[in-house]
Amino acid sequence: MRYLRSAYLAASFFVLLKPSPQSRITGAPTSLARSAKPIVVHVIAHEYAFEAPEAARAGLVTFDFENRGEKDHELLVGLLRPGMGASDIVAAHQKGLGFRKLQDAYLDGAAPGVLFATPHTRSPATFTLPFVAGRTYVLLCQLRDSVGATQHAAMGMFRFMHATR
Ligand SMILES: [Cu+2]
Repeated sequence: MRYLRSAYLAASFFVLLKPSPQSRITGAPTSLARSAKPIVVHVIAHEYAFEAPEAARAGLVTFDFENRGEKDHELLVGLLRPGMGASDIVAAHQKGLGFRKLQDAYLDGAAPGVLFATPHTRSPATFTLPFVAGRTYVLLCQLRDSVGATQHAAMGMFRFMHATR
């Protein structure tokens, strides 16, 4: 049984290191090979802002999420489309854009993941994203305090993180 477990772990590790056809196109495998162990980034939510590092090294980045606010918050992380900036994000969320439409507005591709945390809790889940060197990622919260209220991102609840080499 112990042998099987080790074999399984070894196989998982191999799969993690093996570049997918998709990452071969984006040039991510070099970065992934350099730091196969994910960097852990702690993100803290308040009303209406995030505390997070400004940058992380390219490779696997694991997000964990704590809400120190009095409202529910989420952490959605997406790849920013080159040329897009803060005003594009605010404009999109003032229109109440949902996560399916973010790639039409300012994300480069679909939103890959989100974590939720109620007030004064830490999400029991984390998610891991491959950061591509030289690209910018956006951390945001689309939640509203009530039906019809403004999305938190339109109130400034977003933040950029750069992937360094
Ligand atoms: Cu929020």
